[in-house]
Amino acid sequence: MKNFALIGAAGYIAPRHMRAIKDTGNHLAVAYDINDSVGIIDSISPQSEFFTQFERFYEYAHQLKRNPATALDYVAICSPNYLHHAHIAAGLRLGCDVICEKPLVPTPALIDELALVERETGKRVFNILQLRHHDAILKLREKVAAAPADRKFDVELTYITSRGKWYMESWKGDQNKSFGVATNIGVHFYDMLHFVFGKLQRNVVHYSAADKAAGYLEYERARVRWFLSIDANDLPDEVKGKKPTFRSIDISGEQLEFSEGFTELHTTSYQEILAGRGYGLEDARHCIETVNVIRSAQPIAGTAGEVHPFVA
Ligand code: NAD
Ligand code: HP7
Repeated sequence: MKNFALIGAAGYIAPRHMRAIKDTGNHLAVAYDINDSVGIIDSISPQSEFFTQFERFYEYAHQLKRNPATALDYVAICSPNYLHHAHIAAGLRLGCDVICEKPLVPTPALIDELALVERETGKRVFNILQLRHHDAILKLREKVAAAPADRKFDVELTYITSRGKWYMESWKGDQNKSFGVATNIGVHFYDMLHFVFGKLQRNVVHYSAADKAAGYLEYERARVRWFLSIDANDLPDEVKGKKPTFRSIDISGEQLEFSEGFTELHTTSYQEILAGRGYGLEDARHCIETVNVIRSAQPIAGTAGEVHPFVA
């Protein structure tokens, strides 16, 4: 049984980590969040210690090291995106392996920096890239791998996860804290596209706003017109008022809807990490390079074949 700490325990995604720790037969020893609205802990791990100050959390984590039975093995991180780097480094320096939410860090330079800390500490960082464990995506990856190597797929990706007004008021709507919608939410599908279609060869942005973005990505095995939005008005008519999300990949006219099947993927991610098959810094590099370019790109008018129909 491994001992875990959890940073960012009061947030939206933290219960999925708590459940993953419990369901993989491990122990949440200590949780930390600056917000004390963490009663959810009682339903999953009522004996866990909890702190609202980093200093007290860190000191307690050090004390646990005196006894091999209580020493922390992993630190899981669910804090806002701009804090990942500092929290990952802190976890590694505590002598723990780290499991961190996406986007791991905003830039490839910070991946290099964390690689140094991995070398200094001998510990590892793992990133939650849960679309890589989604059944529909794994099937698609097999299909692409089985197709003739010179076939390039034409892909239209529409990713709408509608959010209310709270989103823009929260840290998620703050470019300095979330790094914007393409980084905060798009990072999932840029990683998935790379996982399925290989290396990125071209990256062009056609539209960029606080609540939506669109562009064209060319991979070794695919030409992708993409559209991302958190605006419910963008949901297709057949979904509007029925479901808040619409995640779809259209491949040469064949539609793959992959909105469902997400709730257990954190547990699968943990199972894979604990079995030695986790996704580390170098696995995260490609999607981080992609979002880093998209964040600084000047939108251009695309050609007809490259622009997503929701933009044109
Ligand atoms: P959230 O705002 O609901 O939760 C973030 C938590 O971090 C809050 O409880 C907040 O109080 C806490 N926090 C803020 N500053 C802190 C600090 N200095 N020290 C400790 N805790 C601090 O956000 P969320 O939706 O839970 O997102 C958390 C992370 O998970 C983000 O990195 C986000 O990108 C990621 N996320 C991933 C998925 C996924 O599908 N894999 C889904 C949602 C969120
Ligand atoms: N929801 C909340 O109540 N609070 C939140 O903070 C977020 C959602 P989905 P997920 O918004 O930051 C996606 O769209 O898949 C509600 C991204 N993950 O399925 O869980 C929401 O209003 C994630 O990287 O959300 O998370 C819905 O009612 C990103 O950080 C419901 O939860 C996160 O949005 C389900 O909403 C975000 C993926 O796209 C895989």
